[in-house]
Amino acid sequence: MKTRITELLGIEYPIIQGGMAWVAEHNLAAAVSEAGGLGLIGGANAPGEVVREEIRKAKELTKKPFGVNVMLLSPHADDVAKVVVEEGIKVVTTGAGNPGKYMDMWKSAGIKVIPVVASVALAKMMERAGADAVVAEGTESGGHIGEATTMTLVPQVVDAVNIPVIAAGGIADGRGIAAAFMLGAEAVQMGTRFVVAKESIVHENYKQRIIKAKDIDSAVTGRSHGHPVRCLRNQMTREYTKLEKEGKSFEELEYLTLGTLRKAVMDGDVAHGTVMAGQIAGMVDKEQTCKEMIDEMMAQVNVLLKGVN
Ligand code: TUI
Repeated sequence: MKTRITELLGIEYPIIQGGMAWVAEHNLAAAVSEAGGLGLIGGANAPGEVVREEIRKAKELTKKPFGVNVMLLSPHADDVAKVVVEEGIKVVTTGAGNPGKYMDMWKSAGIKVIPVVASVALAKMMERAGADAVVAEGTESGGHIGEATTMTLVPQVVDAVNIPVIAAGGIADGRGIAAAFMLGAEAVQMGTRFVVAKESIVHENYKQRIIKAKDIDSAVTGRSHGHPVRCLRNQMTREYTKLEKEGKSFEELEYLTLGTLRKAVMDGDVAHGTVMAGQIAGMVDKEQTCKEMIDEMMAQVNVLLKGVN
């Protein structure tokens, strides 16, 4: 299946794995790339040297292209931005901000730059700044989110820019991919389904929370402070929401979330940790290899899009 994105990135299938904090490490990224998609290493809040190590380990596992996501709220974003250049990374996605200040450095290194956007305004700004594509990420996604849904955001971004658009948020099977194509997207980015992949190093408790989740099991914390984060409901979200309603400041609430993603992903504490996941978690019901997931989804897409062009 050829689109401007598969051509741009040199990949077989129009499927990109989200650059999820703590989750998107070298094993997962390499497995997705080996299966014909584009794997990403999530820089998240990690120091540059930790990301460099992850990149080097992924290179040992696959000769296929993979990328790095630079999380722009990270205190180490400047260092990670340099490390991707030094390590010869070919594709960079960015999240949670405007990557404008790194554009020149990355473009002159020949890197394909794909900012994740949650609005038409940022998509247009990124196109003007030289982005090669954008990921239009709807509020159905897990983690740090914007307000617009995938259904409304993707066609509006497609209409507003000439560069190819990748849809994200609420996509976890062939139907979602086919729907994204109908909206004008030329690839999809998926996170939640890959969290439960066999190759994912995420704690089994975290995987089981996603596998057992129902349609309305996620909640959004932090809206009142301008950092909305979608995760599965648990003791932590209930406490956070209660304190948020009482008008507690960002600083007062921060202690509840600091380090809590790590607690859930690595230690398996899914009661007090942050179990980031998208709204589609309710549909993700089995652990498979990345290859099984991608092959299954592409078979569905081929049936659904037969005769559509
Ligand atoms: O970045 C993500 N998802 C993430 S980052 C993350 S780590 C984190 N944890 C706790 C709090 C904050 C971050 C977990 N999940 N997705 C891409 C994304 N980018 N979603 C929304 C945005 C976005 C939002 C506003 C991008 C730009 C923006 O405004 C840019 C500007 O400055 O105009």
